[in-house]
Amino acid sequence: MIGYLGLGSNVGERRANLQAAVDGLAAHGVRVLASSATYDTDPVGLVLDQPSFLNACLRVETALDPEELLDACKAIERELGRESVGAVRHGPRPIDVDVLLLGELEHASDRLTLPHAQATSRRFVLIPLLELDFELATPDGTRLSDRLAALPIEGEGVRRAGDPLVVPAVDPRPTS
Ligand code: PH2
Ligand code: MG
Ligand code: MG
Repeated sequence: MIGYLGLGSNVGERRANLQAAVDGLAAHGVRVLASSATYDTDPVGLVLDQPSFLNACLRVETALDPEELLDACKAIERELGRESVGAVRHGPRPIDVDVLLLGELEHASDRLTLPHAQATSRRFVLIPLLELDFELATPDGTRLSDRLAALPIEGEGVRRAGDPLVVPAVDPRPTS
């Protein structure tokens, strides 16, 4: 199934942290198909007094179900040194890997809601997502481009920072 992940970092070497997440996903059953550019973004949410984030989104292919895909994302966060206990909710982090969309699935558990609320409400997610596919919509048919157009710009600065993260090449297959 095709899915979309959101990456964020605001501690340490931000671009290197995002790239390390891309590089780690294959070992957890997640093939990265494409990356958006990276964006430098103003912090939003519960903690505003923290360094700006570097955000990007990925298109991925996986056979994992939503909870398994979340487990894979959490495993990457642990591998890259993110503390899961005692950290400030919404506070600074070396790496955040969020499941945004997975096919046409709607999902609700204690751990995970799909589509992810940020995929329809946050400029730092919508702008890189729409770069990957401007036609993206949620399972109920809501176009993400319409959601972005309806959002206020104030206090949610999103500035293009750099080229897309490097996506591993697909294994070359013999053609004959
Ligand atoms: N992530 C948060 C809270 N706030 N703000 C920006 N700009 N980017 C993020 O990735 C982000 C945030 C919690 O996951
Ligand atoms: Mg997040
Ligand atoms: Mg997260």
